[in-house]
Amino acid sequence: MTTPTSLDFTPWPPEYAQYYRQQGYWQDRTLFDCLSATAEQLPDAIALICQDQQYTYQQLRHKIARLSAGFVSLGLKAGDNVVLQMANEAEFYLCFFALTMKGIKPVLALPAHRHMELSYFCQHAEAKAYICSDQITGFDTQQQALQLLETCPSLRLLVTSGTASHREMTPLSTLYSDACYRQHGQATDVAFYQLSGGTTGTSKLIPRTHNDYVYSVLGSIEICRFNTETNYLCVLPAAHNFPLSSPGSLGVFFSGGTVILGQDSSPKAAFELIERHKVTVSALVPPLALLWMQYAPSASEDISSLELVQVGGAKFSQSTAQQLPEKLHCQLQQVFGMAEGLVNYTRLDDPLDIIVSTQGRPISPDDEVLVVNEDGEPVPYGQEGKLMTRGPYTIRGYYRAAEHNRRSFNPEGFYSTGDLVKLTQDGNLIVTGRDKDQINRGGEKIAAEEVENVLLQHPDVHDAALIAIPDTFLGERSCAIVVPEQDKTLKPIALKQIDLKRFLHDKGLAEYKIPDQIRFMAVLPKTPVGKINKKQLREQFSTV
Ligand code: OOB
Repeated sequence: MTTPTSLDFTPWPPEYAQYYRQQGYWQDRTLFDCLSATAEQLPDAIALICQDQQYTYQQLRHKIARLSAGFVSLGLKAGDNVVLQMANEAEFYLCFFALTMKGIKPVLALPAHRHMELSYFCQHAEAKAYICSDQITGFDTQQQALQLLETCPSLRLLVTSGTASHREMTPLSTLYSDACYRQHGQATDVAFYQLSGGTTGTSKLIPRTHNDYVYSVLGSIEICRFNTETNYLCVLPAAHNFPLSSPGSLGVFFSGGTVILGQDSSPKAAFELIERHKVTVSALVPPLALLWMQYAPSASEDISSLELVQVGGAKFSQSTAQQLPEKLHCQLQQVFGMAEGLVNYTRLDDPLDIIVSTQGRPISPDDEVLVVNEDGEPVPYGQEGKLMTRGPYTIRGYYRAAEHNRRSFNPEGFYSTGDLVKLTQDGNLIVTGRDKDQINRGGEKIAAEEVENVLLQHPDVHDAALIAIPDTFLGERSCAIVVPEQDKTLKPIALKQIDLKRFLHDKGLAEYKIPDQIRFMAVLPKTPVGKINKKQLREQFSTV
């Protein structure tokens, strides 16, 4: 038996919940309530454009209500968890709202996830269904679905947004029934799970309630001035917290603008969409911003509608940030956020030097931000320290991760972000580094331990460490340092990079986690307490 869902997340203490409500942050409105409000006010406005499909708000809302009835008729019910893995297609939003309005909680897997990640999500969440796209390039999600069915006992249902090629699969298109607008659950409930970048062996599930998420979106709308005139181009994976909620597509849906969903983030494809749909704003990770900036001077497309480009997910170098406004002829906004909650923005009316040299400040006046030293004591302004935070949309605990929660949250409920920052006198944050064992590969997060654990499963690998190497394009790339086992004559077994990479791939690890480089060593350097000395490894291999 699973424990009741209400115990599956760490609630905010009652006095905080009361305060956040009093302040008007928590409005007891669900995600679907907010979409419905727009549909009532602007029924005929265009909500979503995706390839040759287009939905008005009324059509979108109606389609969601029809799909939600279909999910229920399949036997899914409030409190159930499912895994949702979609490409950038309209069905992502349809499923997202249809599930959450019925209290069915999707784990928002990314298109890049593969068997290793997906089977973990299914098992950990005891998912009842795997709902997938058939538009993920180079990945047969239906074959994947069958594999999951074998390894995850809780799975009962496999749904595809495409045409079913196996009898176990249910096509999403057959689920649209008579519209049912009735919602299940409350705004205080968990609506869905985001995924953490992870620092340990597996990525953690982040329970987000309607109340906290809606607030983060509404607060973001105000800061970023989204309105009915906003044409937002989403080219990052739609389920990621940044393009979903900062203010992202939800910000558009809650303010009456139009989401243009792109499948190809490369500058040419994106610029064509910008020109065709008069896109006003888009969200990018730094390497993508760089590509757009490189392409722009020679572009034949007209991108003059672009007013704002948001850059976040990884550190955007100041020198590149400086050039963005003139290269793309629009304003820059830096966004420093995390799926666990806290999101910081530079403000649209900040002076340019603040916009290019800081990662902004929190959404809410009640986002509590602490910058502390090793002993947990606050450091003075301008000094580097560890960022901890607590607030109306920052979780108080990961899903079913009691031990990890004890390390990630202090007794007062502050979340240890693992980021090293400086706080300026005017309240802006500058990200200076990281004290979590993670690689940020151009916005894609890789938990070193997860990759090391899979490497260690190879019979000829004795020890392994994954480190970040500076990279001019990605910011960081990953490098695995591997100690081979010895043969009978005590010589290290000759291992090939390509074979190890294939091994990781065959284990079902997402492609972006496969090390960019693999180097070999006879023994890994250790710290005085016997831990792998990654600092030394980084110094040694960064120059190679
Ligand atoms: C966003 O969310 P996640 O959960 O994929 O990653 C969070 C981590 C942060 O803890 C930080 O280490 C890094 O990504 N990060 C940045 C950054 N934005 C995120 N590091 C330096 N500069 C930045 N601007 O990545 C995310 C969620 C919502 C909005 C934007 C990004």
